[in-house]
Amino acid sequence: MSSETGAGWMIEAIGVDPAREASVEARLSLANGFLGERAARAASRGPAWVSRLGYQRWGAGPRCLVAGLFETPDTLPPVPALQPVPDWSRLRITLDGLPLWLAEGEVLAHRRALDLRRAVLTGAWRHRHQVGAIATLCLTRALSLADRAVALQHLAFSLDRDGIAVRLTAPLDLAGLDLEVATMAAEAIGWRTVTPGHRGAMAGSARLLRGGIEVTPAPAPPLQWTWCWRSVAGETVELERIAGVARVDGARPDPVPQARAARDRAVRLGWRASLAAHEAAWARRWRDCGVELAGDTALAEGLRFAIYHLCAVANPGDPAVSIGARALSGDGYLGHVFWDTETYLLPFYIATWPAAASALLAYRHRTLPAARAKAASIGCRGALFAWESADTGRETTPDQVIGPTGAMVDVLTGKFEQHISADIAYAVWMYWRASGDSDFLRAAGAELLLEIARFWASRARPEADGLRHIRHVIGPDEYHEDVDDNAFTNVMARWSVARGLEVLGLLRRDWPEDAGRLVAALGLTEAELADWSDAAARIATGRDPASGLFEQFAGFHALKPLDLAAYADRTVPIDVLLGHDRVAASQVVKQADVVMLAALLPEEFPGAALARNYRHYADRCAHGSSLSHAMHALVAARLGLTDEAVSHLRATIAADLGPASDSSAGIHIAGLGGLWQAVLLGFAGLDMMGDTLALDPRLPADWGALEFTLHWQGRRIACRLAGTGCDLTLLEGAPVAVLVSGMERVVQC
Ligand code: IFM
Repeated sequence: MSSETGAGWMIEAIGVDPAREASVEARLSLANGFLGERAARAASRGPAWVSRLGYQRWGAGPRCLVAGLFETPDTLPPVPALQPVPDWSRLRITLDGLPLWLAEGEVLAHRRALDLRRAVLTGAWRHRHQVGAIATLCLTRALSLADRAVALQHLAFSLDRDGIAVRLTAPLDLAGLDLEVATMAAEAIGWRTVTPGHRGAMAGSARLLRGGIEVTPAPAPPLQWTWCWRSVAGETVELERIAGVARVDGARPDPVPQARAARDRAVRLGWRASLAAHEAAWARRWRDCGVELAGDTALAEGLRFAIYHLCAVANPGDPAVSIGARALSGDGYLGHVFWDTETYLLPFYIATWPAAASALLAYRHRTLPAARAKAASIGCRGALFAWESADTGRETTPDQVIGPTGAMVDVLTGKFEQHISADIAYAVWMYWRASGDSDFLRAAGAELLLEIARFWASRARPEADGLRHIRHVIGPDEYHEDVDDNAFTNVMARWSVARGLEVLGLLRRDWPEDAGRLVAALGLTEAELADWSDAAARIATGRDPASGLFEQFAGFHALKPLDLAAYADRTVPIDVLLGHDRVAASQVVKQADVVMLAALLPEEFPGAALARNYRHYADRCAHGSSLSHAMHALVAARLGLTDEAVSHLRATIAADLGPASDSSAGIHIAGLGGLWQAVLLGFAGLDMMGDTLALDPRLPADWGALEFTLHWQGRRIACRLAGTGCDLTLLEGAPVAVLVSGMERVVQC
């Protein structure tokens, strides 16, 4: 029997259910932006079977991952994937020579709990072993937020019998990893990826304490710490374990000394002080990023779960990495980075943790050479970013995968889903607006905006009808491939070109030297800029001027209507049920597309157009992606469709916490970012795109209060919304004007 409940700050898994185990591992996963670890049971017979790159359909999938550590295995086609690293927290225990594991004996109690506040995973397991003794294990694990290279584990172990021969082994477990080992010492290992040139290292240390006295380990092979003793009934034996991890890219020095240095720092500090530093770092995160929602416990807990995972996966100190579609909690999408980061996650970081936002955008800046090459490969200029990106920014979307029938099917998103370039411009602009970080704008942001504007101007070709068209794309609605003039793509492209022109004007006005440098480096001419102005004015949008209704792409309205209500009881996605071709020929939308556009650029939907477009497309949406519900929630909240918005919020949470959820390949981090956005940008009416920070609250009547903190242009502002009231307190920085429901007020201490 297994049950999983979340109460307050704890997400629990009671018992072990093979059918749910892989999802539990992801849901309760730990991460610190550098390391990620699924909440696999630490103590097992071992070696734990770790399938390389296999999506788990049942059973467990222990994983330790390092952000940015991509390897390209010899799969067909070869696609870079995050490489699992040694399982530093595995434990093997035998009693009188027989393994302590779930499959034999009797499980008396088994509970894992993720404390969201402290980012600490605890486990409590009582087991009647084959020898008759009852073993009690209390486990604690954390990936330090105070020192991201450090992992911490603690075990308190006791037996209810005297004289049992106990053997405890704590390995840095390599089983099933296929690592190309470069160095191996007694307590450290270094390895290298075959391509494209990363190295990793892990160094361990472990102490066993009986009655507070350290016990000398038995001789053991490299990377293992083993102790043997005779049990004393009721005695608690403690294991303290620390691992240091390093990743180096390219030709930088051997990572083993770096991993050892991380381990040694934590050893010097001591296990408990290291844990305390980690907890203090998380307290600071919650202070800045937390949202308190009174009046709806399930939503409040879902929001906490979301904020935990969002905070866990970012790293302001590493501009070489971004966040994959399943964060650091599983193999899903092989760790690849999609538009999810810019459109679903960045608003959270921009509003709460600007340093993390800046690092994520710096990652895109580092991938500019690959984006330029991709644009050139299709005869365009500027930067076309990879639809799926790994470490270098080269396109990593597989061209083909094995489909449900066993035949190879083409994957067209890498070729056609190009709106990613506009999505990145959007995030850059929002970051610039909200942070006022001119260093970033001058060093990276402006170049990104200019190269993206250049791409779209070259991509949108003038045609005989006097408009510029963007043909052969896939919009967010991936059910319709190779379409022309997808409204989302085109309007976002047009907006991006306008921002390119705007940023150049801004640089010329405020930082002329930077403007000159960039114009020279990029070879921008007045003729090209005139062409951008033309593109900004003439890119087709598919908007009907009379009704304000966008046509999702050219020809969408002519497709066959589909009565989605007739399939309301489906248990599989609509494309699986009806088949690819039928769905492609129908007016059915996979995920928010025009609705996504409304979420991002509400000014494109004046007056009644917002409601008109929302209703039209919400009724045609099959929500075939975990990204979909949150954006519907956001727009519905802005429209005052409170019940509808809340039900989309609940559906978003259910993707990871619902009884039928499948998080086996990792949590749905984009949906979780979308959840935060729906609450803040939807119900609270937060707008960070203007000159002035704005709030326009429309809270559901049963929400008592909504409290959060915002970062805005060097300030920190505490916000408390309740009923129609809005209290704002300046926590840091100079007084600033804020628009509340359209009325300006000055916020001061
Ligand atoms: O980026 C998304 C896409 O929009 C829908 N399919 C899953 C991708 C990764 O989350």
